[in-house]
Amino acid sequence: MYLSRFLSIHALWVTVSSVMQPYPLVWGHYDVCKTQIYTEEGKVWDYMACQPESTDMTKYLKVKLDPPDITCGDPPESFCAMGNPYMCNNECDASTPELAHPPELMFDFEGRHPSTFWQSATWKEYPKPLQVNITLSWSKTIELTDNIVITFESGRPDQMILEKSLDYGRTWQPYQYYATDCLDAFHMDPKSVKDLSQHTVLEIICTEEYSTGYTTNSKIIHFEIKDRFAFFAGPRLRNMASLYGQLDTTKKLRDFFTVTDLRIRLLRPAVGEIFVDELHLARYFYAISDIKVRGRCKCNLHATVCVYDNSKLTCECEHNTTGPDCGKCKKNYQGRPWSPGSYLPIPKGTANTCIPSISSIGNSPKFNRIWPNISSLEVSNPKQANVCDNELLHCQNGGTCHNNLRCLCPAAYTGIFCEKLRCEEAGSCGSDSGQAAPPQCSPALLLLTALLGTASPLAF
Ligand SMILES: *[C@@H]1O[C@H](CO)[C@@H](O)[C@H](O)[C@H]1NC(C)=O
Ligand SMILES: *[C@@H]1O[C@H](CO)[C@@H](O)[C@H](O)[C@H]1NC(C)=O
Ligand SMILES: CC(=O)N[C@H]1CO[C@H](CO)[C@@H](O)[C@@H]1O
Repeated sequence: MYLSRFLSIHALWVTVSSVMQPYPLVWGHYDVCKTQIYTEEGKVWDYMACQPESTDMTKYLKVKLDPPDITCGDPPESFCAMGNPYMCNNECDASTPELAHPPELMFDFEGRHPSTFWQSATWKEYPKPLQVNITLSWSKTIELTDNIVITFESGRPDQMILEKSLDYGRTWQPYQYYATDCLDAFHMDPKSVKDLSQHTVLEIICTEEYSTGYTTNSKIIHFEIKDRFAFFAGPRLRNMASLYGQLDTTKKLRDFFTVTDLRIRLLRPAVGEIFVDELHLARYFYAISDIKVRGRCKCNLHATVCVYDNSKLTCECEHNTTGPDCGKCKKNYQGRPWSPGSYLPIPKGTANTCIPSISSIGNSPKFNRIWPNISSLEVSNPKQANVCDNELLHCQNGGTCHNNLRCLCPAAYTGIFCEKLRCEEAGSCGSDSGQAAPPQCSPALLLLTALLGTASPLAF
C-alpha cells in the first residue's frame, strides 16, 4: 500500500522532470544520481543518495608512526617467535628486505603466506611503557561504511585506544577503548557494542572482547560500524532507508561515522600472564599485518565521484556546490543558504541544489532595485515545514518552502510546487517545433508574483 503510493508520486515527478529537461534550473535534482529500474509500474528512475561508492580507503592514506624510530630492525635485533615465546632467534633487520618490517606492510595485499607485517622494536626498556601511535591521515573527510579491522601478528595489545580526528589531526577524540581489564586500564566498565541501543549508539565504550592473551588464535580487533548501523537499519541492514532517515536528521550521528584521521594508540603489548617476564623482554612487541578501513569521500550528498589526484582526494561536486567536501554554494549560486543533500531520495528527500543568487538572475538594474531580500524570507528550518515541504511533497526546481505554506519558485517556474514552467502557463514559450523555448518573462516580475501568490504575471 505504502509502496505503491511512493511509486506513483515518484513516477509523477519523473514525468514533470523529463518535460523540463532543457532548463538548467531543473538539473541537479538527482540528475546524476539515479538509475532506471523496473517495477510493476514499468520502467522508472530510482533516485539514490548522491554519494561516491564505498571503497578501500587504505589506498589513499598517509601513515605516520610515533615515536618515528619505533619500527624494529635499526639496529637489527632478535625477537621471540609468536607461537613459542622461548624461541628467540628470529631477527628483524631494516637493511635486509626479507627481514625488514616497515609500516607499508600493514596496507599491502594480504593472502601471501606467511603474511607480511609491520613490527615494532621489542620492550627492551621495560618498565618504561612501550607505546606507539599509528596515525592514518586522508587530508579529506571520509565516512566509514564498514568495520575497521586490525589484524595483529603479535598478541593483541593489553591496552589500546582507537582515536579519531575530524579536523585533520588538530584535535582527537577517543573512538573506542580496548583492554584485557577495562576497569584497571581506563577506569571504565567493560561493555560490548551489543549492550548499546539506538539511544546510546554514540557512547564511547571500553571493550574486553578483543584483548585476550598471547596464546589464543584470535588476531583481530574490530571497530564495529555495522553493528551500530544495525540499530537503525535492523539485522543484516535490510532497512537502510531507516538509517538514512536518521542520518538526514541527526548531524551527530553523521559526524560519528566521519573522520579525517584515525589513530591507533598501542599502550601496552600483550603479556599473556600476570607478570612481565623480565628475562625475555624480546617476547614483547607489536606486529600488525593488516588494517582495513572501508568508507567513502564525504561530499555532503552533492557528488557521486571522488577523484584521487596529486595524492589528494576531492569530490566532484554537483548541484552547483563547491569545495573539497561540496560544503558551500558556488559563486553566483547563493540564492539560498547551502545545505547538504539528503540520503533519502525524492520525493522524501531533496537534493538541496544551490540556486542562482538574486543579483545574477536579475541582470537588469531596473529590476534589481525592487528585488526582495530572499534570505529574509527563508524559513529558518525547512524541516519544520508542513504544507510545501513534508514527508512526500517538496518544492521542485529549486523552489523553497516559504512560511510552511507555499513554494517560493525560481523566476522561470510556477505551480504549487514550482512544477510548471511559467511561460507554458502564459502560453508564451514560443514552441512551434514542439520544443519549449527559454522563458520570456522578466525574472523580477516573476518573483514578485510568486511572493504575492498570484498565478498570472502582474502588469506594470
Ligand atoms: C600519541 O598521541 C596522543 C594524542 O592522541 C599523545 O597524547 C601521545 O603522547 C602520543 N604518544 C606517542 C608515543 O607519541
Ligand atoms: C538580507 O537580509 C538579511 C537578514 O535579514 C540581512 O542580514 C542582509 O543584510 C540583507 N541583505 C540585503 C542586501 O539587504
Ligand atoms: C545542478 C545545476 O543546477 N547545475 C547548473 C550549475 O550552473 C551551471 C551554469 O553555471 C549550469 O550549466 C548547470 O546546469
